[in-house]
Amino acid sequence: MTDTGTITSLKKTALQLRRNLLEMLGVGKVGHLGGSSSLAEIVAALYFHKMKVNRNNPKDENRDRFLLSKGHAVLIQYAALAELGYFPKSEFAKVKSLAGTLQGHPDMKIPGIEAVTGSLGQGLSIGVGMALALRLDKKPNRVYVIMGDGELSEGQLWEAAMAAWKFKVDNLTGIVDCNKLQATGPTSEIFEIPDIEKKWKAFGWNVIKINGHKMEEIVAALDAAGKVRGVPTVIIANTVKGKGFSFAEGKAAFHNGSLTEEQFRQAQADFDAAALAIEKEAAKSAVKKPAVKKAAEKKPAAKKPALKKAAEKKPIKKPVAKKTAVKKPSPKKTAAKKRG
Ligand SMILES: Cc1ncc(C[n+]2csc(CCOP(=O)(O)OP(=O)(O)O)c2C)c(N)n1
Repeated sequence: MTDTGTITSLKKTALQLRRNLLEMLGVGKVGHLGGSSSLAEIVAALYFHKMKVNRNNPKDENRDRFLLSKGHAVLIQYAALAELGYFPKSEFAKVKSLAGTLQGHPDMKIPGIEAVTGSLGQGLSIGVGMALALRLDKKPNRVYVIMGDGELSEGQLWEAAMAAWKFKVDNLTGIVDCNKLQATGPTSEIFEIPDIEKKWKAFGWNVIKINGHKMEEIVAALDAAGKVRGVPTVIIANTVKGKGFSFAEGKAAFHNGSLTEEQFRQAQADFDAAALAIEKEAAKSAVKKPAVKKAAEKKPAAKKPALKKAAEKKPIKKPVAKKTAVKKPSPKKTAAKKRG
């Protein structure tokens, strides 16, 4: 189980990603706020905990692959990549303009972006190909593909799902951002897909259902997915579109919307309140912990001296060996040593 310190830190990172999102959008700029903010916790867990990435060498051959099949939500990926230092945050001001590099959908010219996506339904096919290539190259790395629940109506995606099962692609984790809204309204009205879980299971996938805003559940699901052999795993994450922006939560209008000055300030206040809540929760679990902490403290305390002794024994042996060597020279030196 991941320790509470790591979980708290990841929660703070998710909040920072939402702050970055707000910085990118500012006042009056149209952008995909809803489907980006629903992914903040998942993206934080992937980039800042689970995935092996290298900001100094974005194409490092030993990296894990992140594919945002619902490419319109790329702002949340930019938020993470900038936070990791793939490019400076000064790029935020130029997002979605030809003066900058950060376009409205993923573009491979941007450091950290693996594929051009956004035409919905294609990311899983790309991911299956990448996962098979990694297997051929005998690389231990994983591929993560994030899809939207609205996106699940795309036929190509289910061809990829069948191929992933057929070829036993177990080095791929699919994640469905199940926020129940599409661009213009509820997924259930536009193209209802009942029993999403059963459908993935019918396609042979291992399915894990979680609350996509609970960091503990996200991290545990990602860990569990990594241990499954022989079949691909999909995490169905129950989320809220617009999560964290109080005025946008559950509202399709913010799928691709802009903020008024008042909403901008409201979002800042929302985030300050969320930061306080994270601190309070962390303090609470720290107060609850003492019994566990004591037990945890006892173990290493009991073990360490034994280990230390063993470690201390080794270097002691060396001087013994030296002594034998020292014995050879004149008895004068030995006498001098005794005196000293
Ligand atoms: C092939 C294709 N058809 C239509 C669109 C237009 N489009 C962009 S976003 C979107 C809704 C996607 O809904 P969902 O996958 O649930 O994303 P989320 O709500 O999480 O943002 C649509 C239909 C597209 N990008 N690609």
